[in-house]
Order: sequence, then C-alpha cells, then structure tokens
Amino acid sequence: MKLRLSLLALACAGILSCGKDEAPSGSTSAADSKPAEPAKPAEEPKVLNVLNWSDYIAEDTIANFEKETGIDVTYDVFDSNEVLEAKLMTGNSGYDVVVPSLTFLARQIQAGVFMPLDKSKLPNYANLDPQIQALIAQNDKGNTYSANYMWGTTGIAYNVDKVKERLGEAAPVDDLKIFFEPDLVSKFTDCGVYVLDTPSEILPMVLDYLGEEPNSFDPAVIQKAVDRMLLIRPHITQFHSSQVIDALANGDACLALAWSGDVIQAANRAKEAGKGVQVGYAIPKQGAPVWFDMLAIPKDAAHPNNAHVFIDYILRPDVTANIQNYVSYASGNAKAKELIDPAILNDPRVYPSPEVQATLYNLAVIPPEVDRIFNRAWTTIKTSQ
Ligand code: N2P
Repeated sequence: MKLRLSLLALACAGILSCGKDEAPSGSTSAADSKPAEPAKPAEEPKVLNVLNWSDYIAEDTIANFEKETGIDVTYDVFDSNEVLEAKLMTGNSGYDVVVPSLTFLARQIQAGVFMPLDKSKLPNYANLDPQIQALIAQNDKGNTYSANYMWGTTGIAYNVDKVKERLGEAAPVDDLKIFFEPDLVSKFTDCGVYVLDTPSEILPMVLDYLGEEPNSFDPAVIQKAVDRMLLIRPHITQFHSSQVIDALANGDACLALAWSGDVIQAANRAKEAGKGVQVGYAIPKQGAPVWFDMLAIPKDAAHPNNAHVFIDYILRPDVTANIQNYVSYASGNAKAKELIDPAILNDPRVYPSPEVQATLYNLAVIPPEVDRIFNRAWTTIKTSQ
C-alpha cells in the first residue's frame, strides 16, 4: 500500500498532472468583467456517448436502455487500456462513460480525468459486493470515482484438439511454459499463436513465469521479460486484443494469451458454428493477473446526468446479470449473482475457486517512467521477427 502511494506520487511528478482540481481559468476580477454565463439548461439533451471494451455487453442492453430512458446512445468500443488512456489524457474525449481497468483508472484519477460519482443518483450502487468494493478502494479511495462493471483473469486459451495433436493427452495447457518455452510454443507456429496487444498484462505474466516479481519496476528485471518474448517472437502470429475471439472460434488461433470471458465467448461461438472446434481456457498454475474494469465519468463529460442514469441502469441486478450471461465475465454486483445463469456462476473459469483465487495477482499502478520502458519494449518485441 505504501509502495503504491509513493508510485502515485511519482506519477504526479511525471507526464501525468495531479489529481487536484484545475484552477478556473482567469482571475476573479477578469471573470467579473465578463458577461454573466448563460444559465445551464436544467435538462441535458437526451444523448449519451459510451466507450466500452469490445465484446463486453449483451446484444440488447443498449437498445433496452434507450427504450426505457429515451436517451439515445452512441456506443463505441476499444480493446486496450493503453489506447483508452491516450484518449482520456488529452482531454475532450467526447465520452460520457468509459471503462478503464482499475490500475489504469488509479493513475487517471491522479491526473484529474474523472468526476466523482454522485451516489445520490445511483441507488443501485448499493448492489455492489462490499468485499470487492474494499479491494477496489485500494486504488479508488472511498470508491469515489468508479463502479465495477466486470472482472476477470488473463490466461491460456487453446484449441483442445490441436493441442492434443501436438503435445498429447497430457499437454500442459495450464502451465505458462506452453507459451514461454520456445520448444513448446514452436509446435503451434503453423496453427496460430495470438497474444493480447497490451504490455501492461503480458510483461508481468512473462516475469511471473520466469519466477520474478510480476510487478517489478526494475529495468534489468523487465529486460528479462523482453528477452524471453524475443525468444518466442518468431512463433507469435498476431498481437491483437479483439480479433482473438473469432480467431479461436474459427480455428485460426490454436494458442493464445487472452481474457477469460473472451475465451468462453470464443468457445460458445465455436460450438454454435458446429465445425468441431473446441476452445479451452486455463488459469495458469503459476497464477494469473486478475483485473477489474470500472465504469467512470470523464470530468469534461457533456452529459453527466445521463451518464449517471446509464451507470445506475447497468448496476441494476437484472441488467448486469443479462450482460454476464452474454459475455461470461464475473461482476462485483452481489445482487446480480442471484440472477445469473447457474452455468456461469458455477463455472470456475468465470468465478475461480478460492484455491485458484489465491494464486491470482493484481497488476500494479505503473508509474510513467516504467510505462515508457514497457511501451518501448513492446515496440521492440512486436517489430522483431
Ligand atoms: C472485453 C474484455 C475486456 C477485458 N472483450 C479486459 N479488461
């Protein structure tokens, strides 16, 4: 905790501005000489701009919300925290609701990106699980700026038959060595090896495999992850975070580092397609990153009231449960649990057992200088052949 606070302090000293409210532009006397600002209209126009992860909502959620509230939603998608952060840090993103992962949200809070949530407008906020809320409060103090949307893990996705074909019945699908040992991953070069395009999750996973602290900020330690990635680089077909669902489902990828719910969605799509592709997901025995994706409202949102209406709608147990049933992710909504399809609630890939939970690790809030190392390393890895 102490470490984390000092890292945030470092973040404030770097590229990020700090969490203090910006001073209003112009002095009081200058403001006095200006004509009075026109009064804000009591009601916002009935529009809302949402930016969420791809493949992360039920097919009918937005339509149902629009029907119920009369608010017209423009719904855009992204597939990496790094990309979302770039949009948020420059300001004027144009979005009213965004969904960063908690460790990114933490430094965005420090940079003054978000407005505090007005809990009086969020009666459904009380549905959130107090235990998960306490965990989240380590990065969003007092649960001030965010509400949990979904959470999940990053693990190993595999094509059941192709893996058996190449490594036999006892293939180590739950062991990171299948990915990070060149003599093993090389067996899959011809059938598609995908890696999420996000250094902030993949580099810690390599370090974890190498027996290092996954959240190390030591450049020499990070270099070990880079060296290992360069060793397996010739066997990686694609760095992509959203194409992986279809690639797994149609057999274009037979091994991937991917997000839990996305892999389950791929497995479901493969089943529906009926072409005999079977997709598996394993949380590596070495442990895996666990992450929390958070609903938040940018400070410069043009429609903050509608944004609150939307967040409260999402926090309704039936709405969250409907999304979960579709995307196969866990949520921090305790009340939704009563409504989720039992097949999802009892699926250990979605809600890992307490023993497996004990092996999961949180990702760190990365300070700017480490962020730069990660990004440089990632470019080196991706561009090397
Ligand atoms: C959505 C996956 C989002 C999870 N397809 C990454 N935090």
